[in-house]
Amino acid sequence: MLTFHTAATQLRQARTELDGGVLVAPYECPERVDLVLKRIQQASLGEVREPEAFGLEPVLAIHDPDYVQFLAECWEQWCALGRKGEAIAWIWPTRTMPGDVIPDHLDGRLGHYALSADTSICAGTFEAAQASKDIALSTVRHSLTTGEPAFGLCRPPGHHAASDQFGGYCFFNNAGVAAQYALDSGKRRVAILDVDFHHGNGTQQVFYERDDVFFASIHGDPCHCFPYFLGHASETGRGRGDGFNANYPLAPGSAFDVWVQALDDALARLRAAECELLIVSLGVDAFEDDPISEFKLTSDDFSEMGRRLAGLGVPTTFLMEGGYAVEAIGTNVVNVLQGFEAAEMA
Ligand code: SP5
Ligand code: ZN
Repeated sequence: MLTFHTAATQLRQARTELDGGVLVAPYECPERVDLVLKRIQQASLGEVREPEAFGLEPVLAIHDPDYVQFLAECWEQWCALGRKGEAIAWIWPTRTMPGDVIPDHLDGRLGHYALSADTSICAGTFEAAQASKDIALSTVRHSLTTGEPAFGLCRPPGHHAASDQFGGYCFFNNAGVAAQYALDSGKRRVAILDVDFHHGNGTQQVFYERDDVFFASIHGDPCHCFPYFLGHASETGRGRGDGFNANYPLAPGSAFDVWVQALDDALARLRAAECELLIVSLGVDAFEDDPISEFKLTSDDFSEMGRRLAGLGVPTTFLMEGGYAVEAIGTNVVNVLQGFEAAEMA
């Protein structure tokens, strides 16, 4: 299987993440992609190709222009304020201060455009986010033009990014940008299946009132897990999008026997929706040793996940999301991709 990747994803080298009241080294670190690339070579998965530059137009097809502008200028403005650390939001519009006026001050703007405090903005963040969406776009274009599966080794990830908010290590919603690109290229309906441990709140928000993208997500129950405020089973879509959103919140501690039932149900729903392209938001943080997640999938389970995804029988684009057990991230990602290939061959 072809992989798309570029070293520009490493332009984001954040030093800090607010975790448990202290600033730690970010879980979403550059080594993640180094180790996936290493395993791709070891396992002879296939060629690794540079993406092409698509500019910001496909991003603006799902993200608000003022949000993109904010991301473009945040770091420079933060530095101009003489701040010592990285840019981290610390005040938000909330139930008691809805914040209908976007503030002028950068601290206020950070709160407006951030959905969580786990994600700092640093030098190179905007550039890496652009590289990441170019990877997603190049990958989906390959699947669209050849019908072949392909893997986009995106970094930073995308599924928490909403139309005008960043967080959960995500800035541009790579899967959303790719899905919209596929629709704009003539596809009538696209499926996004999100297997990352965390609910894909950004992807759900972008497409919640639409029937041309079916979004399904299997994730830790938001009553107990990040992002806490979205991802319940009762969220099924709105307006013409009613029936085109399917959430599978599972209890922390769930293993593959439970997880795979959700997968089979989600695949049945996607099949019934008659989607012409499958985009898999491929986080591997459902892994049993993931440091910030709470499912119990084994490396072999990821192979079986890949095999079942192939059963849908539609052109498939895999896009990297989360996965923080760095020692196993390469094995787990490549197991999904090779499981998929093995099932396609059979
Ligand atoms: C793309 C993706 O997987 N984003 C996940 C973002 C989750 N960020 C919040 C992590 C909270 C970690 N707290 C765990 C404490 C264990 N030391
Ligand atoms: Zn995740």
